[in-house]
Amino acid sequence: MKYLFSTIIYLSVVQIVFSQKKYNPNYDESKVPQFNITNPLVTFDGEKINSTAEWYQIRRPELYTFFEESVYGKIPEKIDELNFETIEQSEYAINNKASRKQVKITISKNNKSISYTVLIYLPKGKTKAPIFLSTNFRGNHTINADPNIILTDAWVPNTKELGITDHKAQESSRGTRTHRWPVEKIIDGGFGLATIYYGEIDPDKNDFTDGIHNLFYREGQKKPKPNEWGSITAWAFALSKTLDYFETDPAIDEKRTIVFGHSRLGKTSLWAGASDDRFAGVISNDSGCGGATLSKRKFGETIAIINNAFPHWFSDTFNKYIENESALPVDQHELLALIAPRPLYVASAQDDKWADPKGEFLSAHYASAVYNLFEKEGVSSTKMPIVNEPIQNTVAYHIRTGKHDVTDFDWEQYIKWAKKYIE
Ligand code: GTR
Repeated sequence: MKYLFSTIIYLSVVQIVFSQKKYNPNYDESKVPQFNITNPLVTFDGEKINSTAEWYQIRRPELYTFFEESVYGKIPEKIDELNFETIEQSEYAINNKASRKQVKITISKNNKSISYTVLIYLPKGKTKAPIFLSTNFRGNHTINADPNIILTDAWVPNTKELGITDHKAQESSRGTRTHRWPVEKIIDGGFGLATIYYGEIDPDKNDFTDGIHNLFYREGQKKPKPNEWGSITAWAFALSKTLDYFETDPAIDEKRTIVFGHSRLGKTSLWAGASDDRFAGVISNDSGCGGATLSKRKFGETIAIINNAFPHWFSDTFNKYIENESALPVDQHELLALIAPRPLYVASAQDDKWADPKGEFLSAHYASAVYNLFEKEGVSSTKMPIVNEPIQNTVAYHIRTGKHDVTDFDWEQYIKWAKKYIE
């Protein structure tokens, strides 16, 4: 028995060392492989795209289908029903500057259902304000100390510093993420803010039985098919369904909804924006691999590393490109291009090498060819801007000092840019 245990421990250590060795990230610019940037304006068959009509009819659909079938995975079928229920509301929130509303959204399919709650703050005295919509990491109650935000009863990751040890949200975690969510600043800027907890749609773990995917299974099915949705598509889908709710609420300007996300949730906001053109603008904050950054640079996190660590985020078909990036007929700049001509903001942080800031910047640059086709200004230079000096056109980019996070600086730029570009 003792021997068996030590063998298991030995093998696990070997496995960890092996996988770390195998998938060591590269941080040396001189070791970035030579690669071709695929042209978003040339079809897979080599045809040049000359007009916005050709973009919409020919190129965009083939690119979208590729990302849908081979990266994030497609939604198997339409849902049966969508219901909204306002469960709490007040005219006095955020120092009396905002109204607050909490709406339960229920998605039903095959006599099964899943619910999540959207928390909405709207600036007072403004009819129909533009609104930022985002998924959050630890529950709506973590974004602000507001005692009226309903605590999630969904699975949450155990987090020592938040006092969570049994996967249940605690009062002690209320307001613990306020530094990422300057609600008052957003309200003062004339914008609304809405957020949903991503774990209520699909808990962020490699288990496809506990989230929305389960509603769509045929008998005996335990996980989606290889080209079907991973968690990122599920989270993005919930953002779209939230927009369906916005369309029913006269207080919200659903036509000026900017989808925002940080990190894995930045990957989610990009995919949501590409999948649903009702989003008026898209912001990716430090989204990195599988988000804004170019996969073929293989700098920082790679397709191998991400699929190894988070096998549930993407469709299984994406595994084909593990240590095989050169076989990809696209790169992530073409995901960004799918958002054109709508305003797009890509942001990086200087110390966030894992997300490859240069790859995020170049991706915004190469996507700009499609924006130019629409006579919109993108990121024209191939030279990265100075740190903390944003480029703000229809495509915007900044790299700020500091680590992987969302800061006041980031929000100040988003507000300024959105005021100008989200008309
Ligand atoms: C990391 C992951 C990144 C990023 C990040 C996050 O562990 O490797 O791709 O998504 O998590 O979401 O915070």
